[in-house]
Amino acid sequence: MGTKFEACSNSTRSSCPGYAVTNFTRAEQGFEASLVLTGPPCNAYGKDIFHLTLGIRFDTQNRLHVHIKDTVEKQYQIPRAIIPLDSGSGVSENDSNLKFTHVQDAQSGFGFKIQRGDDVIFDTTGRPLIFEDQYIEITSSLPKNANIYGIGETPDYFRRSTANTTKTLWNRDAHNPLGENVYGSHSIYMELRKGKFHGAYLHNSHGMDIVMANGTIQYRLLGGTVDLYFFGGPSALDVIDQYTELVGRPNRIPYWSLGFHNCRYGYKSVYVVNEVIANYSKARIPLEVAWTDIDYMDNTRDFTFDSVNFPLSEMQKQLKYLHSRNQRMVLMTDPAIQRKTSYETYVRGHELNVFIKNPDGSEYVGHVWPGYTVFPDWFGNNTDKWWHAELQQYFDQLPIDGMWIDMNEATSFCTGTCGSGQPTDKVPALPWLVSSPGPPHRKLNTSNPFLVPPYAIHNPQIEISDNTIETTAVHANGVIEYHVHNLYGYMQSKTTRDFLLAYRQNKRPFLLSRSTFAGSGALVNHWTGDNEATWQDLHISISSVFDFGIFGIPMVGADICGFTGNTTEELCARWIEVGAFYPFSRNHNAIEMESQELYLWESVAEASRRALAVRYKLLPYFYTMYQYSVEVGWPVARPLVFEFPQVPETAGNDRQMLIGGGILVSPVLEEGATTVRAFFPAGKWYDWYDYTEVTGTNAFVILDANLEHINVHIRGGSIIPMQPPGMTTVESRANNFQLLVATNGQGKASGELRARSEHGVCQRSGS
Ligand code: MIG
Repeated sequence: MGTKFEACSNSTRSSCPGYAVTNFTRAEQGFEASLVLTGPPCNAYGKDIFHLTLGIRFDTQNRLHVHIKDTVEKQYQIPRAIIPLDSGSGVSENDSNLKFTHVQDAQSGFGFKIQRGDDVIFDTTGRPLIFEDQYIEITSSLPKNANIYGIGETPDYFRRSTANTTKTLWNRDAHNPLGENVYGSHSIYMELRKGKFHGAYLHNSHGMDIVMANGTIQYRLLGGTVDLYFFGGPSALDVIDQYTELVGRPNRIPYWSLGFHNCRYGYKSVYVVNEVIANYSKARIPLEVAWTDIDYMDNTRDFTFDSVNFPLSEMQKQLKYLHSRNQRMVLMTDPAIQRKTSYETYVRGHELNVFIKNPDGSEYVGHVWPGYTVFPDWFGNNTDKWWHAELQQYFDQLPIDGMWIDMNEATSFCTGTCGSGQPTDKVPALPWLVSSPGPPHRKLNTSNPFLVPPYAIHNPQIEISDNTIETTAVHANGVIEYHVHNLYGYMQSKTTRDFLLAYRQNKRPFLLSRSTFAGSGALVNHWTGDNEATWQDLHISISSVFDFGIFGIPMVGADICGFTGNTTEELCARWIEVGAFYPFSRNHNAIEMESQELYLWESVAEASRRALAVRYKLLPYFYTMYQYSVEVGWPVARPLVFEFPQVPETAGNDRQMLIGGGILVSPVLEEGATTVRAFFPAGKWYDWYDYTEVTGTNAFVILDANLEHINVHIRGGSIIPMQPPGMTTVESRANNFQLLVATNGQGKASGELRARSEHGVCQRSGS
């Protein structure tokens, strides 16, 4: 880690004058006003903007929109054509559950409050709004010891610390740094207060810090506008419903994607993968999808096949074989395109002018796996056409079942253009192989505020351009990367999904993306990236799955048994016991690590058979819960606090996981442990395997958990739809349905089944 640019002290900022409200008028479903800077500009980290426009709209009964923008609208805003936000039918102030009031304070100027009933859920009064071209600051008070969830992507514990915590939103390819920013940007947070939830989402693509300290939550933005949405809840599921109504409901997934997936980086050949497939079946561990990483490509070039180790004809055979057994294949595609005149994908893209540019109009050159690369510019007029045509050729050769898009933050190994001036066909070695610890960092260009912005977000790199496309690179519409960096993966997801929808018109696509943004759930699913084979990361994987439930991307999971580092037999066994319940369940391993397929150790194989048998038996239930995701955004994997918000013990619980509201999984997350200390809220809970009732609820209970055993309980009051498990989802689907009725204290239970057939969705509910 190099030089950090620290934010100026509070004293600089408190000398900012704030704004005066004028012309506050009632608009049809809200209010409008003008804001004028009240004193000399403070120019804290940019130039103060004198005239702002304030708009307030009651979008729906439980969603209030507050937008503060520069009156001339020069600041970059995310176009609705890129992220189509729902605008809501609009309601009158009287019909809204949220109220807006504003004050004009002598010291700090304009401030506002959002109230739900008597609760003030957002309050900026007493702290001046700072609105500059490259820096915006808005602050709200938080209660002491606030219960905050969301804001990411970051590998962290589920209940966020509000004691001096900075969450940075700047998409970054980073190996699992605790608490820091990684691949995606999601500013939504939810707060639990007195048993009720509310939420706030800031719609802005710029880099930002969200700082929780001293009883406040403070947004520090590198540009754009203050485009805030408030959600009234009052339950956690309500907030997520209200949020996903705004940014987009989760995509419909194919049923098979709920099966178990196996992957690794570093399979040496298609024949090795064939053996892996056979070994799973020999071990009687259900394998639904066989994945291959970039290894299959010819010199890691997209849409090519290594003619020696992964010849196309053998890949075709493997796909046929998989299909004959109702199994599937997913392969990886990266956005970066090798810049080589003999590589046709590049040549065609170059001719169609689809790549991101330097300010001088030449192609911007970065460095990824195949050497020097260019990057598709999703803003370009021809880019979709070109990308779809490349995908079409690729799919025509090998009609794979789903796609995996990686490195779309986007990752590049140089800081700034690294190939300009180099001969076009040169293929350089990876920088860390050339010199250790790598080439020296370039000199900082502090005179260019788009390379080194005056306010430095806490992105733990020397420059915000490190490891990605330089912020001064230019898109087809003239917008520089600085403003839209966080949208790269989202935009790739959109066009890739469009291709998949068009290619197979009556099939649901399966698409997995590493980089995401608000609204990505409508397009893609997600894995949490490069975790480590450690017990801590096993624990944190549960939080990350919960986080993505809030972000509206409920089809999510972590790399089972751990990506980097060598796993151990015990860790891998415990990990599949958790991972069998991730909505997206995939074993994945890094290159050069020891193998970790589930059949390699007897205890892991046994743990896998048992845990996956529970999953497969629950597939109708998982699918029904996922239908709720599609319709109203509710996550499949839920923390206890979502269902039991009144119970203080649940607030920080990220060690147990509910599937829907009715199944509770209590895994071992510690090395050497053979028991689990699990919390059971008051009510009836029954053991999955022998239906014995848990005694002494509303307390922690010690459960036995030998290495191959995963504790699963059914919540009294639920009816769980099931089918006896087969070795594939197709096999399971052919078995008779069963209903597990677990009564509550009044002898009652209710439940629902959504079962998709070729002819649509059949629905049954009952009690
Ligand atoms: O680390 O394609 O997160 O899942 O195996 C290099 C190789 C690039 C990063 C992904 C990981 C994948 C790997 N990729």
